[in-house]
Parts: sequence; C-alpha cells; structure tokens
Amino acid sequence: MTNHHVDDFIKRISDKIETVSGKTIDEASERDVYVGVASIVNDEIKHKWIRTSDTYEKEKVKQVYYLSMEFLVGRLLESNLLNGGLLDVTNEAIKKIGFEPKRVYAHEHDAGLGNGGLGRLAACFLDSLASLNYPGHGCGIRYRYGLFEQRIIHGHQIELPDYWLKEDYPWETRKGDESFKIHFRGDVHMHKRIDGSLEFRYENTDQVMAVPYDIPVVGYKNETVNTLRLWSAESITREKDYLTSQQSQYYHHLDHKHSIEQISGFLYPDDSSYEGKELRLKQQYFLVSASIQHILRQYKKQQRGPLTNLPEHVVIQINDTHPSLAIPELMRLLMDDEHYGWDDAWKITNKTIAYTNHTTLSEALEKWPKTMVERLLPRIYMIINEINERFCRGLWFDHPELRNVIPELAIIADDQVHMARLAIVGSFSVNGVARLHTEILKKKEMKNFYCLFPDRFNNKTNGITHRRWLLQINRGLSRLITEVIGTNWIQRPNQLISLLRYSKDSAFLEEVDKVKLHNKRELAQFIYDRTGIAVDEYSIFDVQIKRLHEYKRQLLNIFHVIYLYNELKDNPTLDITPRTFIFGAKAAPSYHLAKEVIKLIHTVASLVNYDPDIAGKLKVVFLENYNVSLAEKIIPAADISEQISTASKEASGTGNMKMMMNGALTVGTMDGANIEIRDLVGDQHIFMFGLTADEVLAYYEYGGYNARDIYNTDERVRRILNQLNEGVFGSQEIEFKDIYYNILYHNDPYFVLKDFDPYIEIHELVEQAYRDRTTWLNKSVTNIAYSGKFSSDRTIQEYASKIWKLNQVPINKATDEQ
Ligand code: 26V
Repeated sequence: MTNHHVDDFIKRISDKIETVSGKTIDEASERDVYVGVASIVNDEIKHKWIRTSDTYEKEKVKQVYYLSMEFLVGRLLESNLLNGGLLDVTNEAIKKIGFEPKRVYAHEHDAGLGNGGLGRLAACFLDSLASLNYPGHGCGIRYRYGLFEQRIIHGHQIELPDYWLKEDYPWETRKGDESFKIHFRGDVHMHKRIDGSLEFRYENTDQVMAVPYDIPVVGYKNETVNTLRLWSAESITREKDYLTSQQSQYYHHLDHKHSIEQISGFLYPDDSSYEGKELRLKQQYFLVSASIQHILRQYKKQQRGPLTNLPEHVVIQINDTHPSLAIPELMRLLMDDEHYGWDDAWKITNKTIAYTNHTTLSEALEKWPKTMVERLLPRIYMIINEINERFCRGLWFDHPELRNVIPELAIIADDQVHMARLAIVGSFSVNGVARLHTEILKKKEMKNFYCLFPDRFNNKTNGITHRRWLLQINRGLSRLITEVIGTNWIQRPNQLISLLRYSKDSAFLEEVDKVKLHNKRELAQFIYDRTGIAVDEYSIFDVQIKRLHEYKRQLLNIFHVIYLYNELKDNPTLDITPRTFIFGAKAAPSYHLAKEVIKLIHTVASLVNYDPDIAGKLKVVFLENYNVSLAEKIIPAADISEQISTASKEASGTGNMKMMMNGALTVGTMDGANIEIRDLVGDQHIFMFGLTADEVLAYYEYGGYNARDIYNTDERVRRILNQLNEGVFGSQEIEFKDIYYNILYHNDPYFVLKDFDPYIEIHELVEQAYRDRTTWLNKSVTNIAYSGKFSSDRTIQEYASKIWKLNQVPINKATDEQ
C-alpha cells in the first residue's frame, strides 16, 4: 500500500463524512467513519451492480434463484471491502485518522436473519455465486426483528428483541415500484372460458403488498454484483382510507395495518422443531408468491419467449421445505394467469424447481394442518390436492408394489399436508448436504421416494466461504499461508493442499503456532472484557459453538468438564494440561431442556472457575449471544472443535469446516461432514469416537440400549448424575432434575451415556497430543491443507454443473468510469 493511495482514500473518507454527516474529519465519531466508508463502498459497487443485471438481461443467461426463509449474512462492510479489493487501504486509512478498523466495522448491526447452519449456508452460497461469476440471486424475507438477542441472567437465558433496523441499514435499497400483491383467504370462483378451459377468480381476499429491498452481493475481485432481494410486508391501505373513515374505523385500519406488517415482523426462533403456526405459513407463502411473481415478470420483461422455455432460463433452488409452496404457486400462476393446462404447467414446474433437504429429525419435518392451508390459501390448497390425487393415482396404477405404502407417500395424509413429500414430487432434484446424510435419505428416511425417483436424489456436501471464514477473520494465518504458497489459494482454495509440503517444516510450524497464540490472546482479552474471567492463553481452547440442541450434545461436553473437575477434586496434584472450555449457544425460547443445559454450563462454570483447587487448570466460559460476529472472533482461536452430535443426526455441520480451516483439530463423532473431514485428513489427524450412525439407527429400530446399565456400572457416570440430582451444582435441588430424568427415565435418547467413555478416552489422547507441540502443529496444518474442499466455491460449482446447468458469466469492466 503506498502512502499516496492511503492519503487519497483518507481524502475520500473525509469528503464523504462532510456530505453525509455534515462534520469535518476531526469532529467525526466512529459511527460517522462507518457510515462514510459504507457509502464509499456503495458508490464503488453501484455501477457494477447495474452492469451485472444489464448483462444478465441482455445476454438472456440462465439464472438461479435461491429461495430461503433465512439468510444469516452477518456484517457486510468488512467482507464487501475485502471482496472489492479495498480492505487494506481502508484499514490503513482508518488507522491513520485515529480509529481502530475493527471497532469501526462493529458499528454495523449483525444481520441475524437466520437461526443457524441453514441460514448461514445460504449466505455463504451467495458469496460464492458472485465470486465465481454465476448469475444467482437470493430471495428472502426482510424480518423487522432478526433472531433474538440472548442475555444470560443468573445463568438463565433471556430473549430480547433484535431490532436490527433501528439505525439506517446502508446496504439496502427499497424498490417500491417492483412490489407485488399477495392474496390470502377469500373465495375461489370457477368460470368456463369460451374455449372450454377453466378460469379461477379470487374474491374477498386479504391483500398484502410485498415490497422488495435489495442488498448487493459483491463478488471477490471481479465485476459481479448479484442481488439478495428481501421482501417486506406492507398494507395496501392508503391515506384516503383513513381520511374517509370514522374514528372507530381509524383504529380498525391501524389494527389491520399492524397485522399485515406482522407477516415480515420476526424470524421464528425454532431451529429443527416444527410448530404449525399460521403466521409462519403466511410468511412462507408471502416469500414464495412474491419471489415467483418477480421471477415470471423478469422473464417476460426480458422477452425470453414462451414460458414453456422457463426451465432453460431459470432454476429455483428451495432451501429446505420452507419455500416448497413455490411448487403450487408456480402452477397457479402458469394456469390461472398464463392459461397453461395442467400437464404443461406441471412439466415447467417440475423442471424448474430443485429441493435441498437439511435434516432427518422427524420433529423438524414440516406438516401443515390441511384445514389451515385450505382456509389461508384456498386456491393453493386446490392445486396441492390435485397434485396429490394425480400422484397417488399414478402410484396405484404404475407401482402396484407400493400400494400398501401409499399413505406414507401421499402429500395429503392424516389431515396434514406433508411438505417434504410435496417438495420431492414437485422438483427435479433432491439433495442432501453431506454424503452420510444423503445415504440416510436414500436408504431410510425417503427410501420409497428413492425407489420411485432414483435419479432425483443426489449429494452436495456443504461448504463455507473461505473468504470470510479464513481470509477475513484470520489475517495472520492468511498472510502466513500466502508467504509460503503464494496467493493462488485465494481463487482456488484446493491449492491449500500445497501447505502439506510445509507441514513438517519447523520454522513454518513455529509461525503457525505464533499466529494461533496471538489469536488466543485476543480472544482471552475479549473473554475478560465480556465476562471478567481470566483465561490462560496457553491452555487448550476447547470450543463448542452452535445452536443448543439435545442431539448436538453440549451435555456430553459439560459431563466431561464435570468429570475432570471431580478427578481434580479427588486428586488436586493431578498433572493435566490446562483447558479452557468455550461455549456459545442459543436455545429456542420454548426448549426447556436446552435452557436447562445452558443453566448447567453456567453452574459448572461458577463452580470450576472460582475453586482454588482447580485454579490454573480448568476454566469454563459461556459467551452470550452467539452470532456470526462472535463466531468470527472465536474460530481463529480454537484448538479443539467439538462436533459431537449423536451419529446420524447432524446432516452436515459447517462449524466443523470453519474451525478446521483455521487449524483447529476436530473431536467428532462419525456424523455429517465430520466423516468427509476424516476421510481427507486421515485418522491420525482427527479425534473420532463413539457410536456410528448404523449402530445408533439399529438401537432405535431394535432396542438393546439401556442407559441404566451404564449408570449402574460406570462410577464416573453415576457420580455425575447423582450430583445433578442431589443439587451439588445447584442452589436448588430441583434445578437439573429434568436432565437427570431424561437420561435415566427416558433412556437417554441421544446416547450421552453410551458415548461418555469413548469421549473421555479420546480427550485423553487430545491431551497427550497437545503436549507434543510439533506433532500437534503438524496435525493442525494438515487440517488447514485439506480444508479447501470445504470451500462453498466447490459446493457451488457442483450445484451449478450438476443441478442448475448454469454457466459462468463474467461481467465486463466499464469502458470508462461513469
Ligand atoms: C427448521 C425449522 C422448523 C420449523 C420452524 C422454523 C425452522 C427453522 C429452521 C429449521 C432448519 C432445520 C434444518 C437445519 O438448519 N439444518 C442444518 O442445516 C445445515 C446446513 O445444511 C447443516 O449443516 C446442519 O447439520 C443442519 O442441522
């Protein structure tokens, strides 16, 4: 960076601050600098953004629309600067005017429009699409409140609303003139047209406006700027409706307006647990109807020919079943508005829509009460019903061997609409998100569908954007990597494999060690500032960060902590490598057991952290309000990545990939993408333990596991459970009774006790390995070297070539700066 550049940039920032905030650079606050820099980025990308959509339009290229109820984008300024090639100069400029870049970037509210893995995956995909020059856009909802903010009070989780739009959000542009009307309820009337075809008219519907807000998605050092379009619900009532109304009507209008705006009011905070809430169904249809109307209008505006060609121009990927009403909605628009017959409409729909499954947990599978769908979406229900009738009729006549399982395949069965079944029947591709997960779908969960449509099923192992999750958040490590293998890995993450040549180079390993120590020191400082807990930067940073769920087994982790605590109390001179256990996790507000686990972690923490017998050996830290920004601080400092789900339950996991890429070693079960990590790095560079998916599934199917046997025979386990039951960890005795009962009286549904012994054993190996620095660092570098496969660039290339049949469309540089 030449001084000349930096000084030019400072001039730009100060000019900007003058025009935007009306202040001189000397008067500017941190926030003014944030607003100023964001505005510069917007100026930089404006032309690229227009040129990108012009190119797609003029060249009539095929485009993908990624429909998702969640986009967990996190903060955008730093990643936009990075992708725009402006990060270094901006950092220098900000420092030179007396501010700290990280603190400036932290003024952006972390956009938490997602629950966890599924939403963050959508955000990583957008980054890869734009960076690889693919014409691909996101469609989602502009929730006024994102995922709740978590506070911990006396060890209990409290939820606060996340009003992320409180201050101006610099990345969005409202496009009022591209709004669409969405209809709910009402009556459907059927008329015969002159040609004998049927026409459907809707009357007395409730109408809502879907207003788009566009966010630019900036590709890495290229000219592509794609679009994330988020829909906001607004009422259609105009001012004159208020003026002409009576007083009482006025309040009625306000009420009505409020209830309409509720549609995009908040993100549902349940992760992997389905509840048949009408407002959630409204949100889903709202997203889908607005997005499909938008897609068709674009198609027509661009004169791409008859809609029978739609599948050659457009592909719609639905992120889980949440947007699966896209299927009947596209049918509806093709038939009712465009006058296609059923068969043509079905062919078009079926060739345009593809579905990704993210879970096999039965409690997460969406099923809507038939009457709810019928009342809220009468025309859509008619269409689903027809899809179901035709599908079941086809089964009956063409697949006599499946006649007795029709109720398990029917889209409408036992008064419910089964959304996964609708999604499979109505799309041309069904994919799982890791190899094991896809195999389980094919062999078990969706076995009969797999028999019917074997060609539809395919695997696309998840990925993460290495630009945010390595280049941006771990500058030290990135620099080091570039020093030894050059910059190629940034465009081709697979090139990280070249690091293997240095995995035994002691000078290099020493540098890697220094970077990790530096990152740990920064995290230690952050932990101290936030919690007052002083942690030893030389201790093993043992990290579990993810949503709190029984199947993810934070409980197994905390049992390990309790076990170590008990050992140390029995034998205070025991020589153990100091450990810092770091947790971050939000529990769904209504998930009682999950909240109890949060409380348990805090209780154990307060016991362990202040016990003089334990001093210097163990620390337990729970960082509240886990979100993307917090992940960015923790991940570069992790030594151990805990990926300990009950085998078969974690579809993929993506935190496992993020931590591997930052040099952490995985302690993991044979689940999700852990298996693929193991296959690459080899058993000696990962710590795998516990039941396999086959074993777990066999226990579920045939029984044979008895948690009480373990309680009776394993003293360590008995002691921990008794401590829970007797209130050793709680001020009140009853505090952890539910955990205790769930394990002993509900037979430990997630096999915590069964995997306890192998888990303790593997952690003993971790400890031994950590003492041998060189070997440890060799493992760490080996993990980084193989992590390239888990870049979402690879995942997106696979979707593009195998499912979407999409071409890369590089955008030309502007001929002259406009
Ligand atoms: C489910 C539901 C159920 C209805 C209420 C709202 C709601 C919101 C989100 C979900 C998502 C559950 C599925 C999910 O997030 N799966 C995760 O997807 C990740 C990306 O593929 C994957 O890495 C994780 O293993 C998987 O649990």
